[in-house]
Amino acid sequence: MERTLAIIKPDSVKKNVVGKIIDRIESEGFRIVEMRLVHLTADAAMEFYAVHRQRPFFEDLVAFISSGDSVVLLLERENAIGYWREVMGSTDPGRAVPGTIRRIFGFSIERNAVHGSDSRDTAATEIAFFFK
Ligand code: 3AN
Repeated sequence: MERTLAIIKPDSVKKNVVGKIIDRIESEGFRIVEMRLVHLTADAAMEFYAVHRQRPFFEDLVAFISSGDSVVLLLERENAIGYWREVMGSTDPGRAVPGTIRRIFGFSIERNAVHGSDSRDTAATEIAFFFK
């Protein structure tokens, strides 16, 4: 069993599709270990996305993720990290495989509905960030 961090981002919360995304999470065989509604401050968002601080989109990313409520989830499943990334689809919803969450609910490369950890190290850091 492996654990990963998932975030249902502010665009999804504003669109009232949290339930649909959680339904998908459960039907894909994930166990929800912990879950919380959060409104990240800009400071917390900067810390969370620190690996991207040199990227040109960093400021926009921080502004967006702190623009409203998100739902953070600690998920457990066999191959949770890789499998959740498959279910999410690629970063750009326009390029994501049909049927993936980002393809269905994402709007743009920034407003792309959900987040998932990209490695075991990242998962450990991201889980500790939200669930001490
Ligand atoms: P992923 O979330 O698919 O692992 P990353 O880690 O490359 O993608 O990027 C983190 C977040 O930064 C993405 N979810 C997206 O919201 C944003 N992002 C990535 N690339 C861009 C870009 N070129 N322009 C705007 N935002 C981006």
